[in-house]
Amino acid sequence: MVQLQSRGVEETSLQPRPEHKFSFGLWTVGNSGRDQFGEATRARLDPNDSVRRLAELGAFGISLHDNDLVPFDATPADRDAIVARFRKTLAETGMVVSMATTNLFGHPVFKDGAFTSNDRAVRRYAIAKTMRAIDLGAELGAPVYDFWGGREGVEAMAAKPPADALDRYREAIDFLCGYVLDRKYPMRFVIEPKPNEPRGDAFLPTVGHALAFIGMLEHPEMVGVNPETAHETMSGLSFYHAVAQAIWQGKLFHIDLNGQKIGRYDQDLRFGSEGLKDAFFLVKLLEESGYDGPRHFDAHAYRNEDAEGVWDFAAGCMRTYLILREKAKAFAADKEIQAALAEASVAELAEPTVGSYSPAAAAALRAHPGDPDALAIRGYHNERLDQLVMELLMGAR
Ligand code: GLT
Ligand code: MN
Ligand code: MN
Repeated sequence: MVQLQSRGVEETSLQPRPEHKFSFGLWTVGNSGRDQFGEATRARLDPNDSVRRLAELGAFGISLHDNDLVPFDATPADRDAIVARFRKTLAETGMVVSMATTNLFGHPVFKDGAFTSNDRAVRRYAIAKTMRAIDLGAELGAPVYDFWGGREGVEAMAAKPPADALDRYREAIDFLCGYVLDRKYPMRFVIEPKPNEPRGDAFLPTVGHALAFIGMLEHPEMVGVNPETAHETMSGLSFYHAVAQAIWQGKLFHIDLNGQKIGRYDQDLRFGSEGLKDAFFLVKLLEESGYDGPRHFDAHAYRNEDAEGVWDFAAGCMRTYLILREKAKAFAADKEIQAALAEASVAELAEPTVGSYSPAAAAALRAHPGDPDALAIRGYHNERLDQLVMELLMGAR
């Protein structure tokens, strides 16, 4: 903090405020620490208390699964009472529901998948549950509805022909788009890819797969992606590049930010706590691209934290984002970095190469294609550029 201030960064610019659009899943701060090997280490949180605490910390919104708020077996009367109380808390705090989704993975009925279960009756049940959950999301004002595959996947390859599974996945999303249009809900869908876990292999494993899938839908304009740091990193892919392509295709409707080491299970760590350089370029991209959706943290506190540690975790996610945002501004203002960008010909990549095709342009290019040996002489000075980035991040400039 002292170092940042000595470099002209005001502490107030690191204070989360609603206009920063920080949001958290109810399941993230509500994570009880239960894992594959051990029981819960923290008590369950009341969603209303989570909303209040997050509002105090400067967040603007929350996201939820239907069953994060309304228990799976709640009666209609219970449901209405829970929702009314929650709406009151939202109104009192000024918090919004920035995204909603369906739990299609917890109950044993979904053990073979939801939209892609081999059992047609399970698939019909999953779509019905999702319509009810979409109603809940609409009632709470959620503009974005998330589809994380959860149990949509397989271990025994012989058990699920992938093309049939993709047909059923598409059928479900098309049907649900129809439902939203019919109900006139102001809501868009996002697909959240993940390569594996809990299934051995998941359908729609990466951002690239999801973007291609969206092109096959009946209402592609209604559907975007919700990339998650941990999920893309599990695949060994660059999250930064995945998000950049989603923006390039006009498909970044939402984002799940967290931290992840490559090659591990889905760690969902505090944002920026792993892969700091990637996190920096990601924040720079989000801030400079005009993305105006939520900065949504889908992460949870370490299992060895107590109830108070959860709020250290939540504050840390937002503070790291804001520090990296300040670093992005410093990057743009740094004369040496700007000179290094010029030496690397960065701006030249934004210039068209040949323009549109015409026979005359093709003939001119063939007549003067350039001398490869002469073109091969130059260096691109990337070492110096990257070192400057590292020094900026390490606080040495
Ligand atoms: C689950 C998953 C997340 C998804 C959530 C939405 S639930 O915790 O690991 O990545 O975003 O269903
Ligand atoms: Mn997620
Ligand atoms: Mn995750």
